[in-house]
Amino acid sequence: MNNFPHKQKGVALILVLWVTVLLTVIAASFSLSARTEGVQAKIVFDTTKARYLAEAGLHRAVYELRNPDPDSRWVADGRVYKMEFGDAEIEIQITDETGKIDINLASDELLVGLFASLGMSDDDAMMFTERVIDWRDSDNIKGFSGAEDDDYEAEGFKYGAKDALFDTVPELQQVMGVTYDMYRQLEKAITVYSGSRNINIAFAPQQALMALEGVEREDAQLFIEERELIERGDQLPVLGEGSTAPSRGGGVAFSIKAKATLSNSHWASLDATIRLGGTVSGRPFRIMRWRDNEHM
Ligand SMILES: [Ca+2]
Repeated sequence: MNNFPHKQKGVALILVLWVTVLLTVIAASFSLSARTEGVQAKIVFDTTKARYLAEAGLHRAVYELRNPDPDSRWVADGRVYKMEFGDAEIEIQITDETGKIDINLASDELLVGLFASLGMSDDDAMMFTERVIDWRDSDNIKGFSGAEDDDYEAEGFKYGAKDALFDTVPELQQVMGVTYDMYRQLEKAITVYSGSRNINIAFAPQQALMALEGVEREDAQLFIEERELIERGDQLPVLGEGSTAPSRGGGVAFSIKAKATLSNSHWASLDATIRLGGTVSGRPFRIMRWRDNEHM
């Protein structure tokens, strides 16, 4: 017996079909979101893993820098050391800060050379040098083409010359006329932790070597290639037309870059500046600067 008219039976069928479609859509969306969360969790896990592996690289670098055997101690001249850790490969580069140009203490000559290494005229290189000096000296008396408070104000800056030493390397970008592009090129060559007027060519990066009189880009590149082949304590190769010297000495502050790449090519990197020497908490080094996942 059937009490439903024919038309109503059709409506019920359509309703059932709609509910089925709706349930399928809901089920599919749940499954998609569960899968997305699964993928996200894997990415977070890989990122965390790679990050801690990069940190392991930093600790390995400190260990190798403290190696009491000078023959097997790692050389802090920016050469790449590699280590395997589980299924990951870690690349480590150490640069002794004494190889870099200290923007607080460098001689005028070295600063002029630094800016000239960007390819600008000698007059412009002199101008930027004087602006750096005016930035860090305590007086308000500007150099011939330098810049003190009045000059910053005239150019519409909300601040004047700092009249104190640079606290960090990125602060260089606040000096009048220094562009981000200029900074990016100079960044690897400068420091606030060397404490020297000059650079130690045993550890100097390319752009810092190019700040020296008569050293062109190719000279610096060739010197670095040859330098990577010698062992600590050996005679350094000849730089440009300059003289050579035994590679020795070094400071206590180092920039360390570590990049960990997992077998699925997921990676993380860090770039830190550390100072060797015990801390009150018993660590063998102190972190002065830290940056994650920057360009390497
Ligand atoms: Ca000043």
